[in-house]
Amino acid sequence: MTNSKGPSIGKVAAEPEPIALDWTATALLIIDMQRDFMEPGGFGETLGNDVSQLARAVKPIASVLSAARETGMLVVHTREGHLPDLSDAPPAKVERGAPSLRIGDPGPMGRILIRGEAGHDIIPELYPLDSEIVIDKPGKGAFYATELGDILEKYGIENLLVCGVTTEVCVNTTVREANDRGYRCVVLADGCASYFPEFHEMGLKMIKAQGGIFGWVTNSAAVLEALGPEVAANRP
Ligand code: TIU
Repeated sequence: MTNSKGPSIGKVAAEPEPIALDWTATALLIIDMQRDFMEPGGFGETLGNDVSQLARAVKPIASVLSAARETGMLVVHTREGHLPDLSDAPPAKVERGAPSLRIGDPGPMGRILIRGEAGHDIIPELYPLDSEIVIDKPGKGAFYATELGDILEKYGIENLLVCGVTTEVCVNTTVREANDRGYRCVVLADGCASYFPEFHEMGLKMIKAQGGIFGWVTNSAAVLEALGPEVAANRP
């Protein structure tokens, strides 16, 4: 980082090739680490998924989040969800499939995928600080119908360290949106997870194939290493 402790450029080991990042132009983007996806009784489980598959991403994200906070990196959290009157929820999304509870129905953590409900909130282990940015998004991508693009521009961000859930749905959609907008996306393999391990693997492969068609794939240890020995030594 650019501060008294070290340089502003860090070289991150990644695939298809290492990438040099100017930390002052880099943000940590944590996608949808919400109780609705991570815990029983939420949206993810109503769709028929085994939510325990996602737990593996929490510790790697926590370690990078802690390092980002230590170095002053911009941190952005996102949450997928809808207004209580469902006015921002397309019928095509609400009516889709045969979930045990639909978006807006009352569940054990409040109404499913509705802003302000307990299930919509971010899990305690990764809870945002008051100083961090939280983007509420109605879609799978974090740029669609949100202020994310304006915020990143305001902070001079060119590079995104991306993690969260699920790899092939909201992470991939957001990376594709960001790539088209000119951001370098560096995705943390161990900081992402899917209900389907094979989709996780393929989701990452799709990003880094063809010379990094959508971005780069790295892991939490490589990011901590690139941020410098002081940060790596303090990892939780
Ligand atoms: N179902 C699924 O895998 N994901 C979502 O619905 N949203 C996100 O990925 N956040």
